[in-house]
Amino acid sequence: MDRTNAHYFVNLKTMKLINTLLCCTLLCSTFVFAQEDSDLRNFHKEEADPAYPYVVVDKSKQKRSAAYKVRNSSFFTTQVNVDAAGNNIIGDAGNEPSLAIDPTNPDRIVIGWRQFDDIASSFRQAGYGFSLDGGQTFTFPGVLDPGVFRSDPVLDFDSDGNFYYNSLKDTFECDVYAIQNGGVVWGAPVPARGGDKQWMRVDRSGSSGDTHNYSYWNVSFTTCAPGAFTRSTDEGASFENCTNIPNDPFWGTLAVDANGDLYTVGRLGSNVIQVAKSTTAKDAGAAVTWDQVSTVNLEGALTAGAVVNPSGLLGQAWIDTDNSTGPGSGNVYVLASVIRTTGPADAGDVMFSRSTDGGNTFEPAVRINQDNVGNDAIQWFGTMSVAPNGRIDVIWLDTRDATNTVDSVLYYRFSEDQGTTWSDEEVLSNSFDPTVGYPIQMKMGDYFDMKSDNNFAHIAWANTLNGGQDVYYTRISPSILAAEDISETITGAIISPNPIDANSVISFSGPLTGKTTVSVYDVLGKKVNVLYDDIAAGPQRIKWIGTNASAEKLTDGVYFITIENGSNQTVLKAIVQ
Ligand SMILES: [Ca+2]
Ligand SMILES: [Ca+2]
Ligand SMILES: [Ca+2]
Repeated sequence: MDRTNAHYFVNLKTMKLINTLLCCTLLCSTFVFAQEDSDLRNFHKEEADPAYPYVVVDKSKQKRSAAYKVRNSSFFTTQVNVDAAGNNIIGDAGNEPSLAIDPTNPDRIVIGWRQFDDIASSFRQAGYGFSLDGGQTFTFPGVLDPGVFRSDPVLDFDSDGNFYYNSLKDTFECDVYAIQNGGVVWGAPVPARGGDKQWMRVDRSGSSGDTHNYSYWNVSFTTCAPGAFTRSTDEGASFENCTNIPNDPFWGTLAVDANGDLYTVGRLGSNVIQVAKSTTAKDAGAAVTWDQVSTVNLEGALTAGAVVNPSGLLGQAWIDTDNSTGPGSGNVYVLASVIRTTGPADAGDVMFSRSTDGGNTFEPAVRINQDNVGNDAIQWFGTMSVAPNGRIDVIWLDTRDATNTVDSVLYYRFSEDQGTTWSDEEVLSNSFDPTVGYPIQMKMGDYFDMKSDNNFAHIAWANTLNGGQDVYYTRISPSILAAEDISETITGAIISPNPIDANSVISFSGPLTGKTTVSVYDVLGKKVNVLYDDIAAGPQRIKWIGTNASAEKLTDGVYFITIENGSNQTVLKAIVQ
């Protein structure tokens, strides 16, 4: 537990006991509105709790369940924190993920997260997993520095496909690990100054600043007061003495434009998001100076302590630039989940603003989520990234359909005209309860992460769809589905081999909407197994080897497999022998 939040925790637990969600909403809102910068700065502090020291967990004794995955024509989602056999580990937790993708080989992806080996402890380590097949499968080899408390992972990559992992220790010092040989094994940690709630960005501009590594953090928890910013000009081999960003913003991110100019964004006051720009950061021989400071009005404030994430942020501020040679070249974009301070009151909206003059001025904010204005549904963990071709991708978690205030769904929109118009909202997940599986710390971390290339948006995120707090990778194809791509019936159903053997697979293409249920019945009409019960849009493959719901082999004979979606039903005959 964050010590600074102890009092609030008691309040929340009491509220849970009396189960008055309305009361909770009101209290949480009051809590948030009461926070000034000084209070909020102190809200997020990642420290080890002496009550929960490091304990070695024997993972072989932890139970397993099938990893969660879902796939359709426009996206797929794969669980990342799985065991060597690809199964979910029951009783662990993972959150606050960040990812890096090799631009020279997009099949090579690394995701880092806060790894809790046991949800009965808040002790966390630097978890990481990698994929060499474009996110179809992940390997989770373990943590970077076993037994060392680490939080706030931030990953990035350079143009050559080298990976960097910035990791916060209990002392508020940060280390940067690197993979610079095209492999999957991290090198030794390099001290990178630091402080709590840091973010890191690597220059991929091809300018004189290419491969420069920049990070900044909350000056309230810094190892080098009064500094809160550092730079590496030698590909992460060493980091410079700390300096400052004007006015000490916090809870934000960084971006580098095509010229190598560096932008930072963060909270500054209850209604101000600050953007500071450095045109000297790219010059290795020059001190980093900030020659432009401007503000963005997102009609709301960065905040923390919302009912959806009681001990964490509503989201951090994101900044990115259009590094294409197209019509948006040089544009600067800012996005965040904010509690509304202008317009209808609302506990959380995803707000976006554009600058077409190099970050000097920002246009009026645009609300990205499209639910009814002022309905108090919470759009949280809003996250933005810009592809090399200028496409803007945005994701967020959304409680608009929750009946319990907190259940959340992952949403996506993108813009191919510099944020002037946006694609229809796309739902990327089933609804899940974010309060499930807290590892003695009542939050699902403080952020998600997304990286965009010209073909896909790549997301590292957390959810509880598998019954615990786990880490996932989702790859989205940003294309508007043509009507002919949307089938409302089940097509192409087949089971093969049949008679059933160890390799038998049920294949079909499912409808885009609604749950599809795949069940097995015996000849007397008794249901003996349910193989799938979820959205199953597009091509599906379900392995079935002739077993019942207890994974026991069925007696020899004829069985019927039904694939149902609403009034649509397809039946396959299967022979077990
Ligand atoms: Ca798990
Ligand atoms: Ca954190
Ligand atoms: Ca809202």
